[in-house]
Amino acid sequence: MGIVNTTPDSFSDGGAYLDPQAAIAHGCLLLEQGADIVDVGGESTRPGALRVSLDDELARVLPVIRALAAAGAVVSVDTMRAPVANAAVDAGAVIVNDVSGGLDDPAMLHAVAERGVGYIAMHWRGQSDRMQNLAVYADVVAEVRAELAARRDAALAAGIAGENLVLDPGLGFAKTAAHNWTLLAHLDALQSLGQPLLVGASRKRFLGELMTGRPPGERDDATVALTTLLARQGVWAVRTHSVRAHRDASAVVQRLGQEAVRTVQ
Ligand code: PMM
Repeated sequence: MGIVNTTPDSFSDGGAYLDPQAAIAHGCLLLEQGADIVDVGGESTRPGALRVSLDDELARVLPVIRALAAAGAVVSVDTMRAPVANAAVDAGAVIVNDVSGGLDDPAMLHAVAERGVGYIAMHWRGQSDRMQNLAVYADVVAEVRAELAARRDAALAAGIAGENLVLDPGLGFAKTAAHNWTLLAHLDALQSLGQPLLVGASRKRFLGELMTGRPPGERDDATVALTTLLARQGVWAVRTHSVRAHRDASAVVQRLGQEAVRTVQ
């Protein structure tokens, strides 16, 4: 899943694709690089970010979704708001990527169920301006698992089909670097919830910390290393700012996996 942030303030690419034409061109580039899905978002969720208005969010994402869907892309919309999800589906989006897992907008789960589109429910504990204060866990794996299980159950109860539902550990959302690493080391506990997993590690701060202060634009190699390991574990998708190297990494993992099966037979 390639990322197109039509925001002025996202942590890695904020401001680069605020102009719709630049965002559309970037989405097309990600498609050329082999993205299966292009994720279009109009609201930054970086730690400390403030909410954007509904009108601004709609104005940012809709022209980009319309153009990329018309170009043949499988488009997801990164939003917490049901009206944005609905308008995005009208514009051609087929997946709703909700970082709040349905907790921000009480109308979201029913809206998604009614439209019959895909839904990504991410683990989330509160808005970005206060999420770092919510990064308190006695057992991060058990608590994230239980809270994601509750979102899964709420989504299914609202009528979202099991085959349309993807879960996401929400790296960096109410989580410290240590929490992110612990979750990555125990993803099998989240896979046991029975839904496909999406992981969004791309260029995030915990990778910068590992490489002692490396800025976001220089964290892609570390992100690809993680993609390789995640592909081996069979995650459904990774959400990344660049695509080609991740595509290549997953092709290598897939080819080796086929070989392992063939030589055992
Ligand atoms: N991370 C960000 C935004 N949206 N969606 C999902 N499903 N998972 C994530 O980890 C996630 C997300 C923040 O990163 P960005 O500013 O690079 O978009």
